[in-house]
Amino acid sequence: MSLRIPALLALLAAISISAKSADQRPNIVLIMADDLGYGDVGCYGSTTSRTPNIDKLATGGLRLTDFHTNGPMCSPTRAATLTGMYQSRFGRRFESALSGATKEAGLPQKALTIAELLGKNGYATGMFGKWHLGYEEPYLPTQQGFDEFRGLVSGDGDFHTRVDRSGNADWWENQALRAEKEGYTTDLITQDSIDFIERHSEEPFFLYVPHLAIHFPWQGPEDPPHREVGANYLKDKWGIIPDRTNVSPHVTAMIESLDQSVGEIVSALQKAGLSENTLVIFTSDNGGYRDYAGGFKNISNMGPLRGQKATLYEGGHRVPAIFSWPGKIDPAVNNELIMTFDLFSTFAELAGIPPTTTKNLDGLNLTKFLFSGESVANRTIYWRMRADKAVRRGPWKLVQRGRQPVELYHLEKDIGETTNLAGAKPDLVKELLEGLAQWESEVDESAHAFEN
Ligand SMILES: [Ca+2]
Repeated sequence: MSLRIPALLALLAAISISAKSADQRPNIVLIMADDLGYGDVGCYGSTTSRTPNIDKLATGGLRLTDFHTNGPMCSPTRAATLTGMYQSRFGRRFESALSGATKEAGLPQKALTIAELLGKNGYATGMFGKWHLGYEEPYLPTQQGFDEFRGLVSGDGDFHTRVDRSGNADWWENQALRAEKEGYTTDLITQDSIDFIERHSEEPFFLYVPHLAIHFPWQGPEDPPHREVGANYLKDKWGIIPDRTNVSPHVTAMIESLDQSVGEIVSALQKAGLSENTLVIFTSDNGGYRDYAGGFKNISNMGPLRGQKATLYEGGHRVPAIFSWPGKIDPAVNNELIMTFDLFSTFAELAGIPPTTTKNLDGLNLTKFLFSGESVANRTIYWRMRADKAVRRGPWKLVQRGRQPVELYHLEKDIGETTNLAGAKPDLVKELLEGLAQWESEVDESAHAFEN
């Protein structure tokens, strides 16, 4: 008997050491395209772009048809995704794109990002791609929780020369400029992502891949470079487009290159033996452009949706979203209302972080929806960009564009937002507007806490 207890203790100690040395918590890979419209990939109806890798991810995973970005532009969605909160809580400047003219601005350091939270809880964190939440210190990705960063900090860069629209070199390695880098931006982001996966295959990691594609400059891999350091491209920021009325060939080349990137990242996970312990998400940061100032046409495809990037119609914020985890997420197509700010609490739960940490966030934890098929709780969602506002509750969508008359649509019957039912549903309009006013008052109040 006296011999058995030490033997048992030794066994328990061995188990404890083995559990410590092999952290089995899942890896998380978030691939976020830029300005990719709802109908820009094959599995969402595109007939112009060939996207076999993204389509395969969808076939083997969960494809969402009612997934929305929290903003209709880059910076707002990125702020909400990384914090799990409405971007309006950081002030109105986060409701549209941050500009290089206000370099002192950035996601407040007081904000807790998912990279900081996962990093503190033992995850390796890497980000490769576009930041757009601050242009300089102390607002760089490595100062917001990412162990490693390679990419650009501004809203757009030439895909061959990596020069931003103000004529500045914009390619970074952590907190240092690395302007001499050669290659096509989409490929560089892919290579750095694969390298990160290979180096961290023995520990849980969070890999954030915010691709620059398909944001302008509209340049496929074979298109020429456009920008040089020192020139201002604010009035000439789109790339070299011989036929402005048909931007599609350039964008198609960008989408197909993006698809190849997704294929290579998934393949790197397979080679590292990580597929069955990794959640991979593919989505976009906002809708695409159909048309753009200067006569640019036939750019992106929003399928049946009205509006485009920078509007609060569905084309501005309903985007492709695929959740893949072989053996854990059943293949399906699902129409639950899901938001980008739900990712924060979901990732925290996967990392075993107590729910008390995320209970006051705006986003929901999706794990029961993803893994047990439970419905997401009913809720009301709000958007605001400058003077435009929108509210979503169930099938109903209210849109208020500045001082124009309020609009109300039934999305299940009218996904194209063609028939305004505001006149027929005055009580519902009143209720949604009251909710909106209350939400605005609440987020504006909480924004004071983040003022620098
Ligand atoms: Ca964008």
